[in-house]
Amino acid sequence: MRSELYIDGKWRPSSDGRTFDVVNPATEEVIHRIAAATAEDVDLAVKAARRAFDRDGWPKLSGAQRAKYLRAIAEGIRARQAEIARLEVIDNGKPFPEADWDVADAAGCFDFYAGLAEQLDNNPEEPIALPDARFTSKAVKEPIGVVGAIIPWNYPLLMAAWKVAPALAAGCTVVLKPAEVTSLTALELAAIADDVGLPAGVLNVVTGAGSVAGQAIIDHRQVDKLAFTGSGPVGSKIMAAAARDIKRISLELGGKSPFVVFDDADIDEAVEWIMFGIFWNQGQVCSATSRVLVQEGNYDRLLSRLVEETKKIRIGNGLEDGVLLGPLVSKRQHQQVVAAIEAAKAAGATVACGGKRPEGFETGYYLEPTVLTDVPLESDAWREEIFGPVVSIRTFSTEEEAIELANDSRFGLAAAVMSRDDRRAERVAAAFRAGIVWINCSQPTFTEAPWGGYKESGIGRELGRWGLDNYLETKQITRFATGEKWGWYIK
Ligand code: TAP
Repeated sequence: MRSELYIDGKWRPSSDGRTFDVVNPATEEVIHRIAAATAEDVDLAVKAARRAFDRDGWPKLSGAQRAKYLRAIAEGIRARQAEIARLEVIDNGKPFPEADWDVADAAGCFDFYAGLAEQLDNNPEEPIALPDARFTSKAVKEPIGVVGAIIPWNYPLLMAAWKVAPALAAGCTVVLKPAEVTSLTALELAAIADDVGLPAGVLNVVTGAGSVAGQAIIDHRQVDKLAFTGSGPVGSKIMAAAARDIKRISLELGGKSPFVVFDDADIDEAVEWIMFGIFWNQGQVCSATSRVLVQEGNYDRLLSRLVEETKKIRIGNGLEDGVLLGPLVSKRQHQQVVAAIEAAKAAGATVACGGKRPEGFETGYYLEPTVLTDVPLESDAWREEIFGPVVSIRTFSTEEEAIELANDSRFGLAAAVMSRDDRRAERVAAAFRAGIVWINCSQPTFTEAPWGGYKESGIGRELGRWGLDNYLETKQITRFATGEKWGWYIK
């Protein structure tokens, strides 16, 4: 396990020597200590990224040359997949098969953006038709510059990959700050980048508190773009900080995503996807479908099957075989989710199952998967992101009512619909005010497809070619033909 900052191709302690504890959420033990970056460390990292961008030529490499580094990083991740997945489990708490999936996905993300980096070489200039034959014009894409990437704790390595891979592919350089509670695998990513010979300063990793290291990144004048995934309040702070010097931003924030199940849906399939939509990663997923709307005719049978299956979920340490629900990421997150359940009960909700620490788990941030019914429409449980394994379920009668209830939220990240009637499913999908819509499933995510939200769920899109565009500026180059005269002042 690494414990130092990675700045300008070198490992170093923080400038004031301070560290923070790494706690295993399954055991509550302190398993490691990591350097806590200061504003001074962040300044060094930004300056290193600046040099790598302005002077040392990372953006001047061809896309194919940059792609070689990205593919090597992908290979480096795969070569150590099981070991890195294990680190993710002891840091974040998620079950090993989920961590293993994430690590493979992160490697795939580097490969995908290697492919797009190569395509930048093939299609660099877009000719533009103009109404005046004396002019020719073209649009070219260029990297934005130095990126400050700030990521959350729910998918530590994968969120790093979603930002670092497209940024490097585009020709940007990066200062990455992982969440303090899950910093181990971002440091491994730096180690892999170092092993494959990524030039110094192209990727820098500064671990430490958001209020110190994160704030120093967003305040830094020499950062050109901020790429953030996390909570709405910090997203607002980032937008405000970016406003001062017109930094580019992309924000992927929270959600309270609906899952609409019609009467014609198969009950078991619906239950499977409802569970996947809210219990995967302990429900700590921005796109979790945490509001389930079930058409009246299916409701009673569906609820009883959902409760029956939810009670069977095996809870435990993510390193044990067969575990499907690990602990929440931290004591703070556990306290917040328990408080949200208590507030829901106080507001009139009924706990159909779960809602408390499971028996036999006195240590670790464990919580039973929870199904809430009778949740008032105006309560926080229905409206606010809980970010834990807690689903609220209620009925609707008509398609119109389902759409109205689904869209009645300040968020618009994701939404799901389940029906055997394809036309109805397409109609509802079109009516959802959300950036990600699933039909007959919930959560499957592909590197190739755009990811991001409407409304307060964010700005910009990650993944796919949209993810690369996040890190590119568009420049027009317009030429006046040699030998022609303009003739405005000088006839
Ligand atoms: P945030 O506070 O938003 O943390 C996300 C990242 O921002 C972390 O790296 C954090 O650093 C950093 N950060 C915090 N304050 C900052 C600042 N002033 N300037 C720059 N960076 C800053 O989220 P959280 O506290 O971990 O979780 C709170 C809630 O946010 C959750 O309960 C959940 O509702 C939501 N959340 C959403 C997502 C997604 S994917 N949309 C992911 C995680 C959490 P440190 O954590 O190291 O301080």
